[in-house]
Amino acid sequence: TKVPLTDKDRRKQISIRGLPLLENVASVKKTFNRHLHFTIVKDRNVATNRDYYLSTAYTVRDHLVGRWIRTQQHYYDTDPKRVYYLSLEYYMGRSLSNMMINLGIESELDESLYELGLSIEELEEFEEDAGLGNGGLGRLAACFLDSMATLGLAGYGYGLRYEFGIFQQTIKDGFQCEEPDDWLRYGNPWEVPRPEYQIPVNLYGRVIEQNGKSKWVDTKVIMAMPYDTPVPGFNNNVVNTLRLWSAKAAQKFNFQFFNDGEYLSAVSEQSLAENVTRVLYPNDNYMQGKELRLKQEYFLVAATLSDIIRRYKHSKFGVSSATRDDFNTFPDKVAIQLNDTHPALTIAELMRLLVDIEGLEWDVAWDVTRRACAYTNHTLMPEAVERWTVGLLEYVLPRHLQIIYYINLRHLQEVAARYPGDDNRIRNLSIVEEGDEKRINMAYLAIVGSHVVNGVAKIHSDLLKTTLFKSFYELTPEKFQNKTNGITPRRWLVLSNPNLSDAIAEKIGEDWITKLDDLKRLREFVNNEAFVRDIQQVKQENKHRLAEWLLKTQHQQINPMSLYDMQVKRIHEYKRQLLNVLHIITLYNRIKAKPDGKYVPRTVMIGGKAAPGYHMAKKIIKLINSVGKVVNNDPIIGDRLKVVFLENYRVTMAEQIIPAADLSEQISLAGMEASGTSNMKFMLNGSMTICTLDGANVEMAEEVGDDNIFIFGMTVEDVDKRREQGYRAREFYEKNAELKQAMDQIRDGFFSPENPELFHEIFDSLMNEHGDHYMLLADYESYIKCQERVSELFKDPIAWTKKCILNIAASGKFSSDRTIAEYAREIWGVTPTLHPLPHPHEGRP
Ligand code: T68
Repeated sequence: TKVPLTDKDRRKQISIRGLPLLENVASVKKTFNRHLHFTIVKDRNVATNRDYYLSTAYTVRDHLVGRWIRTQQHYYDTDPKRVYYLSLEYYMGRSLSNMMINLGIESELDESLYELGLSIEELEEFEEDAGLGNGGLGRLAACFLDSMATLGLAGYGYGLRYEFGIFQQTIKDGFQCEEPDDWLRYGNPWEVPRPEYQIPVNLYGRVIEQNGKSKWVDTKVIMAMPYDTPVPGFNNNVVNTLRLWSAKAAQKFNFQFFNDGEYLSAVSEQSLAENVTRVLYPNDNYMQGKELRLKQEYFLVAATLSDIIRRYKHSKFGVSSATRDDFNTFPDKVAIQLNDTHPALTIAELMRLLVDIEGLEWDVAWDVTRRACAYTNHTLMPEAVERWTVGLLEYVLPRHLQIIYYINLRHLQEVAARYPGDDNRIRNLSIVEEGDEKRINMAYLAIVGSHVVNGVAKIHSDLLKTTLFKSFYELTPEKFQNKTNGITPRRWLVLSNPNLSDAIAEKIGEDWITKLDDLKRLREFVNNEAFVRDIQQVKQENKHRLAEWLLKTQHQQINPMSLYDMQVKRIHEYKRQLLNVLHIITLYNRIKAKPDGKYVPRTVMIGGKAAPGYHMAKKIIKLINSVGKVVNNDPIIGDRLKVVFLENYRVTMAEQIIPAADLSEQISLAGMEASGTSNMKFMLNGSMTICTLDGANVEMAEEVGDDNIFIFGMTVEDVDKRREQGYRAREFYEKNAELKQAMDQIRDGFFSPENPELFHEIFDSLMNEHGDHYMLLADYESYIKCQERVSELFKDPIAWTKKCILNIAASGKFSSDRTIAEYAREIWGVTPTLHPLPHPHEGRP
């Protein structure tokens, strides 16, 4: 007798993870056991789940290496133009599932482990996040690597192998505490050290003139040791490389200490050198100006350029001599993309290598440098712009300072020739900024030394032209481009939301995984009742799972029928988490004032890390937790309103929570958020968005239509006008009784009875005419009204779900495949393709 298939079983049959082949399952089990025995050196009596995770990881890695080697061999043979992505941050998260999905071996692994009595979901938990990033900028770099490999580009990520990534956040008594992120403690199965390719990096010293040439001498040397991580494309046999540098002491360069018998001090010097890659700086959208950070930036740039030039010279097609030494063709073979100004020393270092070391004429070297380099800007915030003092640069990188001065001299000569006598313009365009202390503006250096400069969303790229880089835009308008950010659908849908992926695949197949615009075809089904029910059910399951997980990990009980309202991103005043808090307090006061009223139940979840030195951001976390404590423990409120602070928000948590969201909060003051990328992840996973017209939200609205997104607040133009007229917070406060009540409660210690003064600073920062740069109170009323519309729609689950489907269908533009294809064609001069490389076992001679 045949039992009818349940929905879940039916879905399993059309699952995009495919059907495992028996012989593959047998071979996977064999490899797994071999690794447990020979690599981990344990038997099943003493092996722990972590050992099983590691054996699984090595088993998956085995599937990669053939493709990895073959891909690199292919690049060597065909000598394509290489694309080098330089970034101080790669926020990779976990790798196991991502590797399995891109290799198409997920179901084999699943089945094999099941037969061995293990579960993939459980083992996965043993992998630490590779948290080598702060937020959006670092995660963007990770999504770009995935897309470069998927589009068949000869792409390389270059970065630093921090021993400690972004700190682990714990909440104690409502306050953020930071713990070091010792992510390498149990080893990292994905990385391959390459000690034979170590590169010496120089620091400090002085410059002398010798035979009319500049020489950088008496330097301290630190070795850069590369660690390679494979980056597989989706289902195309391409495996690119992420190369991360680790600082190592240069024994042989400091040998005199040993001869003096100063053995111990020689060894302690070593650990000092190795401090360079010890820890990721935990600031986002903020520049600190520390010497160690400058050394990190130069260390990445110097080691990477040395590697790039070595690969260029030793290319197979360097036919005329043993090595290719004609640098005129360098920009035809090399594209260097600077992820913000953090690696902007590239401009000066490449000039140094070409002029001082390779002996090129300045003008030739300058042309080569500019044609090879391009720069991406990620923020308009003035406090994030890197402006190094001349004193520090002179101390750490004396030759580079000279080169920067000379670049500036030549640049300003050109400016002066074009705008004779316009001293003001010349000052505005100078890379060297005068003031109490002279500084080098790294953004200006990057612009002058690049052939393209891009912003990360339309509105942001437009604002760059009229504000931060106005003078440079007027000088060279043709340099300025836009490349709207994107996210990889592999991690942010296939991996994180398998049930939604399957529901989509059932209707439109699987092509959307690499052609996300295909999601448009879902519009056809928006009135298909069964499909709407399916999508609704997937969301409800995801919400239940999140409720169980929160109960288990944070001991918080939430109502799975409530509206899940999420804001997850770094805590920053410009992102306006406080506006969200004001809404929570308003809802609370409304229920308290009318306990018998009808309310749409909400669970507001806020997550994110505050930079350890950012006092106000830490206060905001404490306020969220204090408000939560009052709200969550009020019996009159019940489960109509809950506040959850999501502790230690990171890539892995994003994967777990975003699929369960009903509402995505993107509420920065218009003009402040360059793009945002979590906005795209929520949209792709079928949430509604409440947002200002900022960053990529503008383009999301364009794609989905204004009726299917909740827009509120001032536009950039409104903000400008407000600023001109003078922003008086107190007027908004006096005018709106609910706002006044909420603000007074913050000021008077309603949420901090044990310390009534605790939140005075927050009150003051919002009320201060000059202080609140982010004009929270000006957007309060429109935000609250917009939230009422959200709740109203949520009462009609079918109408709500239809709009969610339209959002999924309209999210195709926000694939990082689209973004990377644009970079490829419009900046790098290479051609993306979905055409696979041959399978590693095919086509051998
Ligand atoms: C973010 N920037 C933007 N910076 O804020 C965000 N800063 O709008 C955008 O979507 C994203 O970049 C990708 O383009 C950052 O995340 C940093 O993390 C950072 C790190 C060090 C120094 C300064």
